[in-house]
Amino acid sequence: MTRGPIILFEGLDRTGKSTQTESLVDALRRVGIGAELFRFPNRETGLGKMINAYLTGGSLNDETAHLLFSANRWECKDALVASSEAGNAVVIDRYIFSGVAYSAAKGLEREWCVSPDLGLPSPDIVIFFKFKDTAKATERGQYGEERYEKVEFQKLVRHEFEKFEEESSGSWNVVYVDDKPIAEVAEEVWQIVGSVCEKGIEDEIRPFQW
Ligand code: NYM
Ligand code: MG
Repeated sequence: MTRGPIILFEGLDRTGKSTQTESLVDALRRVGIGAELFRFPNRETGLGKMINAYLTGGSLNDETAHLLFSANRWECKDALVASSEAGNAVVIDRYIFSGVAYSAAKGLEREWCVSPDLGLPSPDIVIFFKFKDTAKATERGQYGEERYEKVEFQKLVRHEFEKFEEESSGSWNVVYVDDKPIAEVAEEVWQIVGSVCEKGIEDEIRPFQW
């Protein structure tokens, strides 16, 4: 059975993930390829509403916040698997690596952070949006309104993301987004995913391991 690829976009805040994931889904649909967007946190669910309250000023201890973000992925697992198996390209805006990177940047142990996400559906393709200069994000709209949107903290998160990038031994696709027009980034993304989305994936979905 051929299924749709699971394509994950990761990166710091304000790197353009939401813009690009939305535009990729539109572009795929325009050429007749089924596509569905999942974004995490999914703020629509009951857990998602708790996460939203936390991000916009509520208080939770770091472990509890971490487990909520993970549970929010687990509650969407069946829908995500079903969508890929129905042949859709599944486009994900943040996932496991954001979960670990933000919590580890707060000082939680990395291995502890990964453990609740073990077994979630693995992405087939990871696209990592990066600024050469982390401070660039502050020039982008709305930066600084939510928890975590501080340059010093973002540097710590970046370091955590880069550990995963290194561990991927080159399989992560890095896209530098500094000062690039939206259309140029979209074109780079298309070069990475276009043909896989046309062909689909023969292998079964793998459970995430680390
Ligand atoms: N975030 C996101 C986490 O701390 N852990 C997670 O597991 C996920 C998925 O939520 N600053 C953080 C990163 C972001 C914040 O995400 C909100 P977004 O993509 O800005 O809506
Ligand atoms: Mg954000």
